[in-house]
Amino acid sequence: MTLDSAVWSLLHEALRLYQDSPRASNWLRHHISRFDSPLRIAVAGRPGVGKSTVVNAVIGDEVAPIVVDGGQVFTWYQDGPQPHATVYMPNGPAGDPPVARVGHRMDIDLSSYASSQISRIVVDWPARVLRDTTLIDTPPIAGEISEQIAAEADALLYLTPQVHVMDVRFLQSIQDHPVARAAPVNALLVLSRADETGGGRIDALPTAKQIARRHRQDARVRGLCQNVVAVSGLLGQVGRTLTDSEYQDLTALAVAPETQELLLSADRFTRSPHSVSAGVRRELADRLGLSGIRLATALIRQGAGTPAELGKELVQRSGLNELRDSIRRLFVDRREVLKARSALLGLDVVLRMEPRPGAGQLVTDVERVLAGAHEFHELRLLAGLLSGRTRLPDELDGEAQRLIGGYGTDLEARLGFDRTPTEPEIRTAIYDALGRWREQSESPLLGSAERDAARVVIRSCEAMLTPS
Ligand SMILES: Nc1nc2c(ncn2[C@@H]2O[C@H](COP(=O)(O)OP(=O)(O)O)[C@@H](O)[C@H]2O)c(=O)[nH]1
Ligand SMILES: [Mg+2]
Repeated sequence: MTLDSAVWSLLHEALRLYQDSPRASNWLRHHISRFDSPLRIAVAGRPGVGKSTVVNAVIGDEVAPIVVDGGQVFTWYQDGPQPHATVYMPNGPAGDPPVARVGHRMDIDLSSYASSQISRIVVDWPARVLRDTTLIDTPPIAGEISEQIAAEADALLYLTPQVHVMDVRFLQSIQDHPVARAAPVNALLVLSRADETGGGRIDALPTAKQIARRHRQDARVRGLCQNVVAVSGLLGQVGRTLTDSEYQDLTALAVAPETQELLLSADRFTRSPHSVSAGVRRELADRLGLSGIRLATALIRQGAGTPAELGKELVQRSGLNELRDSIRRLFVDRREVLKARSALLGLDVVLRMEPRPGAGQLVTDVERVLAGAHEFHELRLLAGLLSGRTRLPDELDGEAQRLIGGYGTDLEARLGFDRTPTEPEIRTAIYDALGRWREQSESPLLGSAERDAARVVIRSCEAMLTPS
């Protein structure tokens, strides 16, 4: 039985068992419909770290933040044929405020609502990325918000410009649950506002990418997230939504000799005399930041000759492509196991809140799926290898991570091809790996935990031989 169908039956079995409890049935029905819906990724972090901007950059339009009377609320962005929004209050849907698309921007009128009444806003927005995922823009982290995030999201983008103790604690807290521990690794750490690294010099982004690489090797961080990427949401957002007139203004700045001098400080940039008007300069500074203007004008001088070319360069440097790639490989491609994880967490809540004699078998079955499903073995081994709790010899560690899907769960990624391999190449690669890992699983040089790890890798190889 696949993991998918095992979890599906458990949810329905629970629904039958708890049919006389309205609260448990509602909760289970909620989880059954969630199980079939797109993956939910929450974007979380302290205030001002750039969450809403990253949401925009990933979607490719300016749809966030949604501010209601000065406060932010949970906002869900999901795919839909046209822009539309529904406001939810604690007792259900409470209205459809007017929404319109203006170029790359969303206009929404929420003047008749108060943020304190709203539990969330669900926005339908046509965008490629939303076909596979629902993105949740979250208000700044406070007490119960982290619980809500852990309860509602299947996976997490956690943003912070620099990794503090608080960030590590937050990431630990969302794994602080028996089911979450049995199925770890559903977070990506994003070093945000990467264009400002080291004071926003022209090499800020490469420097930030280097810091991300260092964090990837830090045992403290590694066990808590599956990858670390440096991103400037701002440059990603601008790159994807740059207008012709902004490009013209940036070009005017790029060719004027006095610009360099002005770009030394924000104050000089907006106040000194220049052939480009002060109003236009202020708008550009709001939109790109000073470091963004430095980068954009440099790129234009180096030959970015059209708005599309400049946009593409900005996106490439922003780190957005790496972020989207990680979201795809580590979350979207792993949808089945992440969904199963959320459903089992949901089921566990019912079994704890309303324990009853007839539920014993169900408790055992949940444990059996968590302990038995190979997908969870892969996640646990991956977390063990990433955090250094499980140690394989250097030359084996990387290969094990790759074969169990740490760099992506499709066949090419697992086998380490960067092109489409032929059928015989695939089989050769799998049998080579199988031979190597069978040997390891019996190697007297390895401890028993490492030999167990080798057996998980073997299972992953065997699974590749039987395409689903
Ligand atoms: N320089 C720079 N500024 C950013 C970046 N991301 C966001 N900002 C700015 O920081 C402020 C807060 O951003 P926002 O996305 O609303 O942060 P949130 O509170 O985490 O949602 C806004 O003025 C953004 O323009 C970034 O990558 N680089
Ligand atoms: Mg925000």
